[in-house]
Amino acid sequence: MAIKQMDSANKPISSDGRTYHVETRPGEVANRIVTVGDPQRARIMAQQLDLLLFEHSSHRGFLTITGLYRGLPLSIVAIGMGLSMMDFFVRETRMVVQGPLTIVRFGSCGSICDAKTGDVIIADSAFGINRNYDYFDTHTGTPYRLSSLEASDSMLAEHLVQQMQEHRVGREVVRGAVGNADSFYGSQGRTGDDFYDDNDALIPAIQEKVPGAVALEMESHMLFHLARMSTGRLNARPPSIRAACALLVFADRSGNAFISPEMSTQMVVAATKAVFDALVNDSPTQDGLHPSIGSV
Ligand code: R1P
Ligand code: URA
Repeated sequence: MAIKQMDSANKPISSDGRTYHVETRPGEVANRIVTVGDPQRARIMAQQLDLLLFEHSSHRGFLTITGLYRGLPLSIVAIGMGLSMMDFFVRETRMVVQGPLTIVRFGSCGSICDAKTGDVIIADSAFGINRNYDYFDTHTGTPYRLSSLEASDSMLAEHLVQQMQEHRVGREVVRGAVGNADSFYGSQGRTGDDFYDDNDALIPAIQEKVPGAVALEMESHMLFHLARMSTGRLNARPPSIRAACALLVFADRSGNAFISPEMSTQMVVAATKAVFDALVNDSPTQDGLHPSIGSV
């Protein structure tokens, strides 16, 4: 898309009404959203929509696909990786969709519990794992900081568990707290010789401080936090966003195994209807798609 004139430094919106990074505008995104990291995953999932209505790739790497599933509007948004991308997605989507938003993150993770590659994890809660930059100069405190737990929407999480079991996705469905790290390497306890990360003791420290910790990934805590904070500038309204998270185990950190590309694709295909069904069975019907959006 050619970059159109932006009309405000506070909330940049292009002259044709699109947000600056995600590049969607009112009427293009449904109130029920599945967000994934990998755009390829979004395209595989989109094949199981009943009708495609809209698709847009932004110049910053966000891909939005909107369609109908069981007669209801549903969007899939691929956001890439990490906290900032989740922040862009949630805030800019909130700007363009009216009414309640229900968001399921469907991602991958590394298991730090008994779950193996091919299992499914549903996040009851998430916590942040952040590199403590000052520690690397002062050696005071700890090299990584853990936040307190942020809950997922319990009803939506329950729907995800039920649908994963009904659709027989994975060998096991495990529930617990998910650690949302600010990197894939240092802050997830991956060790190596090139950088000073002081992270050999990180995973045991997480397991000790958060007894229900089951997995590590990179976006869920930001999603749950922003959902809880979607109460308006004065914190005076009930949250307008509900969120939950289902993760496929790609890395087994204790067994040191990583999923094959073939198995990860099979699992995405198998899990898609479970995620879609959890969303359409759960959320209140408030559908604000623009009537002018035709099928693509
Ligand atoms: C790292 O490989 C990426 O995979 C996980 C992490 O959260 C991070 O984004 O999730 P996705 O598979 O959804 O991208
Ligand atoms: N995604 C992550 O963030 N970590 C893993 O170990 C696997 C997937």
